[in-house]
Amino acid sequence: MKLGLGLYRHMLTPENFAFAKQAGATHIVAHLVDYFRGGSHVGPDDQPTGTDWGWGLAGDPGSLWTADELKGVRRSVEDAGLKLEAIENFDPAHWHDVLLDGPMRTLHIENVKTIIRRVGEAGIPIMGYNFSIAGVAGRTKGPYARGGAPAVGMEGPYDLPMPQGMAWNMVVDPSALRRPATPVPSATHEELWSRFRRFLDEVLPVAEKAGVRMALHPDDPPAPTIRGQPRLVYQPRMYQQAIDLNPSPANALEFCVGSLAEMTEGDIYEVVDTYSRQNRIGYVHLRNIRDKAPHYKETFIDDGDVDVLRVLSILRRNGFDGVVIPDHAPQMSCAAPWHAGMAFALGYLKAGIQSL
Ligand SMILES: [Mn+2]
Repeated sequence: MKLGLGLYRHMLTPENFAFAKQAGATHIVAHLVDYFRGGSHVGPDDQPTGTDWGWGLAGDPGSLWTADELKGVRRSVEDAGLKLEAIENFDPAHWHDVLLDGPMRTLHIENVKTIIRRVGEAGIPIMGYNFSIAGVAGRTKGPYARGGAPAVGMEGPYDLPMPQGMAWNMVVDPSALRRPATPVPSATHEELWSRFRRFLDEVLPVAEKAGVRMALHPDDPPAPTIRGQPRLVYQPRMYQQAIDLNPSPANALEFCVGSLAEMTEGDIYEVVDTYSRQNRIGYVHLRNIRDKAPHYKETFIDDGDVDVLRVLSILRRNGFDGVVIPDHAPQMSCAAPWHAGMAFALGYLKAGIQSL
């Protein structure tokens, strides 16, 4: 098992690669979507929570990440003595009508295929994604973690209708900000699953050929609906449905232990056992939480409902040899709140992996 660190786009710097290396990580997971563009940014490097208009403005719909750009990120990671394991998340600007089944779907599915081919050409083995209409919305931030450390959580359902011009908790049409909000009609769960099946059937052959595994994140936060829109994987058993839809070896999981533990059904250790046995895990998000959606809170990695060391031992027993990253961590009171939180989580995971 390998230790990695996820970095947001603005954090893909030589300093942060050195930080990861110093903390004992060997791999990087890179976000290329700028979640903070034009949005209300809460603090340096902290994970986004946003407003009712989401995190911020999606990227340029006309410019897909180029192979050179992807190779450049890989090179800069390798220059620091690390490996680039995955790109995490597509930009909603490039594929929102795949999620919404909108008029630009044909173009957007081609965008996805083009990006996957380029990720493969750049020698990056995994593309993480979250097949979600409303995205990571509805989370709150507060002094939820030990010692009053700022962390993310949920304080109840969030079903304020999603306005036209938004997808995946970002603004994909900035002109919508100047118009009266018209809600996006709610899809059904069946419609969402049929959109997802169609996506897999079209994209997985391309991914296989490109040598890229597509790794699906479960819903964060996991609720049956967010903003009146259905969610795909909001109980652990729904991950199995996603796997069973398409047997391609490129059909993999971005296995988020935190999100899975927030779900109201299932025993997290059985869930880890079930999915790690199937050799479907691309990489692991490993963080801790307390309570269940829609009232859970993120905690320090040693301090929540999940015995993270037990999770590591199950992963090891089932032969998981991929990368584990801390996902999110509470912010610590010091000059570098994000880095301190991550260093704590990385050190804990490092010790856990060593003790196996
Ligand atoms: Mn996650």
